[in-house]
Amino acid sequence: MGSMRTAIRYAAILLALQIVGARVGIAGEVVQVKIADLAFSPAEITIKEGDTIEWVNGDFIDHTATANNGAWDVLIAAGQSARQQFDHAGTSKYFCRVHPDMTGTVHVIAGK
Ligand SMILES: [Cu+2]
Repeated sequence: MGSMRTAIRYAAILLALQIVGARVGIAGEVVQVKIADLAFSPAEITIKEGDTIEWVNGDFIDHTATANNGAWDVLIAAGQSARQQFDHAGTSKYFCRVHPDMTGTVHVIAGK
């Protein structure tokens, strides 16, 4: 008898979580960019608002992903991975502070 009510309650909670999630931007996907031989791959990537990029450093040296405009700066230690979330549409060019020839571009397109 209470199962319908329970189902409705769960649906309401789920909906509330989705609304909150969308608002704080936790609902996005994680998209990987690999680092190998001093290069980002893919060097240019398109994601949606709220998505997160996870750089996976396969090199034996530390790298950074640093926005040209200084808006974000991620250290990706040797053999490790690190993440940056993108909440606003736009294009960010970035580079590695250790190896300025390493460059990449993130295009963030408006979500839903
Ligand atoms: Cu580097």
